[in-house]
Amino acid sequence: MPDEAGTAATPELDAAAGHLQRAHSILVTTGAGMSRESGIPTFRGAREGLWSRFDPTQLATRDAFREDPARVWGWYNYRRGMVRAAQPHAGHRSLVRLESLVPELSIVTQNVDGLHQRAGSADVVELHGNIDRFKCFARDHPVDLDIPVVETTGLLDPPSCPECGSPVRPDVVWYGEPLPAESIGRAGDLARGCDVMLVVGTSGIVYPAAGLPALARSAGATVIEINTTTSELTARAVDLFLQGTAGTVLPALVRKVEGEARGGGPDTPSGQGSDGA
Ligand code: BJW
Repeated sequence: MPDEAGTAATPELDAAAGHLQRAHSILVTTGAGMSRESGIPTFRGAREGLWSRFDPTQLATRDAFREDPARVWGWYNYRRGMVRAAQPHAGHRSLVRLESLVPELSIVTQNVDGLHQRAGSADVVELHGNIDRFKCFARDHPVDLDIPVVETTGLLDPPSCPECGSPVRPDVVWYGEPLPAESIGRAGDLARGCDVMLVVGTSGIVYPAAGLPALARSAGATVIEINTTTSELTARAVDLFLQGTAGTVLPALVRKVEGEARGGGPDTPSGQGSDGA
């Protein structure tokens, strides 16, 4: 029977809530699907918006920036505008709520939009950097400038590094670049040490992030996936698959965990104070 958010109750949802309720340490890993209901397009979904004729996976590379910095910088300017306009949704807020219900919860995200932090999650590891931080293309000098989003729909020349004059780029991780050592190191430790891993809204195509669920599972964790469709991970690294959007399944799941934490069993309504979760 659908709950108050319209999400169908399923044995999988009950089982997932039970695993989370019993867990000491939970790791949540998120991909672009997590931000979709905040209005930020995924990488491999249907192309939409002003830049829809370009393939995002072709723009997020050093070669693309070298060949046409104004194209890549223009694309990031457009995306920074979308990120600034976006707000965390009920799924982000549910994870903040879940953090308060369990002993340990960390988030490892591939997203560069900072929405988990804006929602209030305390421990967020950014694997692929942050779209609102900058460095120079030639030598990775940190560039601590307040770079405005420009009202343009197209190409845009990047500013120059104050230290060496090379073009400024976003401090994100492009294909072929190493992930920040501290972030991927911590993500590995968290994956090896968690009891339950929740994998939300990723296609599971991009490594090393895509290797984390299998790592957690081989160390004994239960891996629960939330996605609108099965991913590369579902068959080989996932114990429980919950089909649906992050913005509907996460709140329903956390309401169930909350019901169980209050000793009322999986179907007890969560009552007040769940902040949309
Ligand atoms: C919903 C939903 C809703 C929709 N609710 N769900 C091992 C094997 C093979 C290849 C490699 C390997 N190891 C490394 C590689 C190479 C490469 C790689 O993985 N290539 C593959 C494509 C084959 N990896 C790298 O190059 C990485 N670097 C590296 O390994 O360096 C090694 C090195 C060491 C020493 C020296 C030098 C190098 C770097 C990867 C960087 C990825 N960067 C990007 C751009 C970030 C910046 C930016 O944002 O612009 O990261 S690419 C892009 O893909 C972005 C994403 O974070 C990443 C993952 O995408 P994600 O999140 O999974 O999104 P989608 O769109 O693919 O999926 C969305 C999902 O959501 C779908 O499943 C939907 O169904 C679902 N969904 N709505 C819930 N409402």
